[in-house]
Amino acid sequence: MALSDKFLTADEAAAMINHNDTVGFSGFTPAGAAKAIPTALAKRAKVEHEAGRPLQIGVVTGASTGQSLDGELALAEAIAWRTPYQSNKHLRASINAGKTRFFDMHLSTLPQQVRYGFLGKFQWSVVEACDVTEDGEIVPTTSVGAAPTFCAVADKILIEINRSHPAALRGLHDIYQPQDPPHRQPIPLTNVSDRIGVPFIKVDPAKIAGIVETALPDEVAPFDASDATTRKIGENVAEFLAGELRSGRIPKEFLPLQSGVGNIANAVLAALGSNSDIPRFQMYSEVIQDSVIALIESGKIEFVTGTSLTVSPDVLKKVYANLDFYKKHICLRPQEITNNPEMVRRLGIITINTAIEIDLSGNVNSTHVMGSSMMNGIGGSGDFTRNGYISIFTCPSLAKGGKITPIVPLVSHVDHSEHSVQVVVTEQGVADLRCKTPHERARLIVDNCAHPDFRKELHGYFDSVTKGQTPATLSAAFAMHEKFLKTGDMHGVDWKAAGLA
Ligand code: 0RQ
Repeated sequence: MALSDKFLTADEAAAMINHNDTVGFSGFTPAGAAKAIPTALAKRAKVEHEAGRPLQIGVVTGASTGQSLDGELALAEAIAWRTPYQSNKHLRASINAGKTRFFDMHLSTLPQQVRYGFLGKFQWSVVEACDVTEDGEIVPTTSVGAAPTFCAVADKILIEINRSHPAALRGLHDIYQPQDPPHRQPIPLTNVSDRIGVPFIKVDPAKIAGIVETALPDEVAPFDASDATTRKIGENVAEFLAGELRSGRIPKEFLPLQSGVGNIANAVLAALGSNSDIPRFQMYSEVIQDSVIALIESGKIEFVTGTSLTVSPDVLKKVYANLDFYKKHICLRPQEITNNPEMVRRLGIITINTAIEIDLSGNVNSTHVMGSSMMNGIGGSGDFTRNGYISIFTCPSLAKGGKITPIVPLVSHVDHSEHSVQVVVTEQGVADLRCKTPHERARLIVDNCAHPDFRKELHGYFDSVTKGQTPATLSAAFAMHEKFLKTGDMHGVDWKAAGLA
């Protein structure tokens, strides 16, 4: 059947998806996420639920998405289970209320685990595209994520052709999928800017069950303006890296950077951009944010590889107005390639991610509040941290209006262990943990990175403990968390009552 005979409304497309189906949606952050079909499905789920009929699906994406996907489906109670990452407040509430089953995965491993069959059968892949050809070449929009894998494994494909993105995006993407063991070969990529695949997702056209036309913009929220704290964190990271360059521990050509998402990441990039000791550099990251586009324009960033172009609407307009220029500086790849440990280790990527909590040994919690509530998920932070040339974690030295210290005796949940975390940076300073024992780490982290309001208290936890490899006292390790849960403030722990001599 010709593609022109496959056009449907979003409601007609959503009607094809059944209760208990597993759907792989395109999207990595709100960039390139399917929008019209999930929203129509959410509307249908509400009608079905009112009629007493079940309609819930498994939702798999590249990473987080936008309101039209995670938000609407969560509000309609239409998500039975979800992986690998989310950041939507309605979905987060549903997960933490125990209504949606969520499992948190390293983003690099999702596509291969889908192919291995670990997530079961996929009935549908729903992908946003700027173009599709009769012979089954699908050109994605602002992200690649895991869409190539979903298209490969799913029984049927629904396409959202989004007319707000130009078909001239063809050439921005580089789609390459590794073979599966025991036949896997090295990924043939040795430079950030190498192209190793094809500029489209190739599918069997017979699998395309419908095409829905939209012009819905990506739902990328604007960044907060940087404040004194995020600016100082950014400056501390930039100065640390400039020092590493001067010492020769980072080669003089510099190395590619990975930077997480959010306001701190944006401020870090801005600080690197304005630091004259940092040479022109490349990025090998997952998310390309506004600050990266500004640094491409100023000439500070030479080339960036990412899996999503997560920029605010005005910045996207600017990129599209000068697309030929940006195509020479940007490549979007599958998350399986951007986040691949093989690539991170080979390219020598300097990794910069954000923590919720960091403990005195350097263990990092990126995902849970007070040990039990899911925030977003581990995302790509583990893919990069574990394999980086230097792994850096940042966070502000205070959270929740000063009632919480993110520097804690023991993290309430571990995502990155002390073996993977090398440098901790807050607005207070830098703790370089390389070649330090746990006792030395505790002192460095507290003295250089904790907020002065909490330093004495934190010293109270470990100063009297001199024996053992690690200054841990099990009965007191969570006393600060418990204090917060009881009183809403971590200050004022009675260490004696908590079991310390
Ligand atoms: O909550 O919004 O209710 O006030 O956590 O914290 O300071 O706004 O920072 O948006 O950069 O998020 C680690 C969650 C940081 C993020 C995390 C509360 C704080 C606020 C958010 P409110 P901020 P950010 C590549 C890399 C994992 C994935 C990753 C993340 C909220 O960076 O999800 O790294 N990382 N991906 O108030 C209680 C504490 C807290 C705390 C912060 N100690 N206790 N609440 N908060 N510290 C990207 C991808 O993989 C896509």
